[in-house]
Amino acid sequence: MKIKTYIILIIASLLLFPKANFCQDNSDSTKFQWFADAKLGIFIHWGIYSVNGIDESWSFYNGLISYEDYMKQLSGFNAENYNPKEWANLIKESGAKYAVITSKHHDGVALWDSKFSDLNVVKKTPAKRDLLKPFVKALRKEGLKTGIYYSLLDWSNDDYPNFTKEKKRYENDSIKWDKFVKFNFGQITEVMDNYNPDLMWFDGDWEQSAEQWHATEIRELLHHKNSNIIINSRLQGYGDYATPEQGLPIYNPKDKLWELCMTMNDSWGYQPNDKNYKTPYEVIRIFSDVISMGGNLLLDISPRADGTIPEEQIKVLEELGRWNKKHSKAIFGTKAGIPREYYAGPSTTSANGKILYLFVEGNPKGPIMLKGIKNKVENIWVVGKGSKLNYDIKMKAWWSSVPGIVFIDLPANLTDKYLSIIAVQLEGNKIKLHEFTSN
Ligand code: FHN
Repeated sequence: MKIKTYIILIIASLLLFPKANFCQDNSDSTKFQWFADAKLGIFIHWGIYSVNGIDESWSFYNGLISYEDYMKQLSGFNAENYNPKEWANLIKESGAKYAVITSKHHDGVALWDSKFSDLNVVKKTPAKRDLLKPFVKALRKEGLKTGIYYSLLDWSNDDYPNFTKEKKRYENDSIKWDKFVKFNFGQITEVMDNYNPDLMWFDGDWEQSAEQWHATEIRELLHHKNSNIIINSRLQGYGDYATPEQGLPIYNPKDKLWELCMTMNDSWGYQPNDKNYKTPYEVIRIFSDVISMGGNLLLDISPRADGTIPEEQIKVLEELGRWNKKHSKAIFGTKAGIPREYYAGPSTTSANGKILYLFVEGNPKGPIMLKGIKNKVENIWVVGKGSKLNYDIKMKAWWSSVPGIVFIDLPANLTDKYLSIIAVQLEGNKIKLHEFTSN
């Protein structure tokens, strides 16, 4: 059967026999609001690569280990101490509002019992069970949104052209490629039917074009299953939001919705030798920059093969959670802050536009400076402590339209262990910035 016919049949079957619980009301145009408000998600890279603690999929692709030896890790992936409820609770405590877990990485090893491939943890590893279902259930119990990571490319699949950096299975073989596309549609349908994720996090799209992936039909399939689903950018231009990776944007990205995905050390999967962990301060500082530019941070954790989470990563999540809890009003549900020309640090604005939150690094001795704000200042306090702060307005010439400079006195005991946040309540419900010119 021609692949086009196959895909048309899939879509038609959805139209004729939609899954009642998946065909949600498409009238909800605010389906992205939860994502925009979420600010923090936790990424989970968990697969057989955690057995030897080597690069996920890339270790065999780049020839660091033979494919055969890479696949020997199947026998060590036992998930014997896996506790999805504990994972979900830790994620909740971190302040994160969603999690994205790898269902299948480029190595083709599925974390569920796929009908389309025996290369999965149920059939080929001592884990012997669907590892996604209990986690998705636990996330939902904690009131968290669910994201599923799925690699479009599959270097293990005999119908997929690429195998390793050195070896290709074929250049052009429409019969094999059509078989692979059917396989992909089959597994994506399984993921949607089994887990009904709120967010689909595709990866590996770079190896083929949108046409070759049938990206539009994949998008249609997802929307038919769940019209509120959010899709990341990695569907060759058919996604909903940008996904910069391991690189903090210097300027506010143009994208309305974007999410920086970042590791805690330098590895996506569990690698005990990688001790280059960001400190809790560094993670919070990066997170502050991301939300000041209106983005989300998707912070990665990498469980061991037995399902336990490295202690260094638990510590970061706990510290992040404490800081988030204390400063939640300045973080969750906020919008991007003001440009650095107006305040020389990260900032966010409340959804109602009345409060400007200024993030303060360290423990500055002198007052902090805020300039170019046309709104009248009504009140200033320390977030999480409530202490009101004194401030002066300087250089406000009665004849000039240029707003005065607000100097805010900081108390000696301001220091939060990481960053402190100052709330500046302004008159009106929209922050008006003076377009500063030299004259
Ligand atoms: O190749 C993958 C990589 O292993 C990892 O999963 C990251 C996470 O965003 N995505 C791809 C590289 O961009």
